Amino acid sequence: MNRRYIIHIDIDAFFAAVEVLLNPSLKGKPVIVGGLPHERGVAATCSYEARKFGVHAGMPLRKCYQLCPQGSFVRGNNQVYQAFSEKFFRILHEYTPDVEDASLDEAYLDLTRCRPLYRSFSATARQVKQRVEKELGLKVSVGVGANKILAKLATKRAKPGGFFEIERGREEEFLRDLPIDALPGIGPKAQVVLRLVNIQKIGDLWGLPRSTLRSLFGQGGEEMYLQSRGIDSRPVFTPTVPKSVSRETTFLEDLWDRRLLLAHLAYLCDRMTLSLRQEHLYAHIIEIKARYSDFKTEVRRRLLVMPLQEMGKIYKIAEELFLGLVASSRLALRLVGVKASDLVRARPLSLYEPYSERAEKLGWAVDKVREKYGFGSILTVREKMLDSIYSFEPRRGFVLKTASLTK
Ligand code: DCP
Ligand code: CA
Repeated sequence: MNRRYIIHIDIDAFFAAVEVLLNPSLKGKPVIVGGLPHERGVAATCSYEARKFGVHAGMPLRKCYQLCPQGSFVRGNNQVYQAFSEKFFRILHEYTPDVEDASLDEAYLDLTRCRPLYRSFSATARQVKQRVEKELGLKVSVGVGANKILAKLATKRAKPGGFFEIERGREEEFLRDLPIDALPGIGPKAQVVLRLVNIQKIGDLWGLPRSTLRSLFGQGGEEMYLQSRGIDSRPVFTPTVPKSVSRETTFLEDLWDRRLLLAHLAYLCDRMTLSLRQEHLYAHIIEIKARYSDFKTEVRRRLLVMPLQEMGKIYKIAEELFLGLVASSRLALRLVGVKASDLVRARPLSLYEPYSERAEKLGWAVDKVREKYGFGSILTVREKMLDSIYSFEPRRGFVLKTASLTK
């Protein structure tokens, strides 16, 4: 296999850095994000200034306060971090389609396939760093190597704010003196065992035969053998976005009553938007489908500039399309369906733009209740009209004719 060119990029002190950006008076100060000093809970993260006091992510807030009473404590706002994260990934996707989101503020990019686009990968990697820092206003650390593990270790070396590339052929030199706990495959227990036999650095591991590592740690030992040599064949994992999400149903008998038709449509929109939420998808196209008693099928679609996920808004569009479509027909219907397509994974939200979270929060709240009490535990009045036609199971909702729908 050809040598790959992998970039690992990670925002420094992410939540804390965002807080400083939003409130410049915090600049240069120890900032602790996650709650106020006497609240229960732990720090989500803290600025590098706070780290000097021994504060770290996961530490109880009270303890943070004991170590760093002069720190600025903020509760934080996940929606804002999410928006920054989305902008971060939008920029990265401009450089290659091969982007893996390792977490909100951490990504792997594989430039290998984009060889013809870039004269120098190294220059491109530096450019990615500059662009992100300029457009987000946050510092990032960037590491480059021939695979994911090397790139991530390079980032560790680069932190905070730096750039480090492990050049071809210099992997051994880079790895040799790193402490063994730098490798993800060496947990605390393995560290104890290895230290007993006086193995402190990654280079020390090279002396141990593969079979010895295997007999000491089983499959984990195999992993250690490879990791310590900087071998890692994992691909940069790019989750694919489905082409569309849809729900449709044939009626038990052909249906003419507009109100009942809309009740079906509402229920189908409800099921469909549940999938959109579960998959973090937003749709640029909403389409409805109607099949008449003579089997003629028609669709109507609407293109949206701002993609949608919300049940309320999507249903309104579906209703308009549907009423427009059936207005011209006197036939009864045998099927109705709704489809969301041209899907994207990022929430359509530009930074700093006032954004109401109400609808989104409502969706999540509904999901929570349904998780506990079943899909049928929350339905709109319109959907409830289906009571007169279908049997109802609190867990599954209405048992429509199309089996796939109620699963
Ligand atoms: N995070 C969290 N709880 C944790 C760890 C992290 O809520 N136990 C959040 C807050 C972090 C963000 O995730 O800002 C990213 O996590 P990182 O591990 O990348 O840590 P930071 O970005 O804060 O610091 P750095 O990467 O510079 O070490
Ligand atoms: Ca980070």
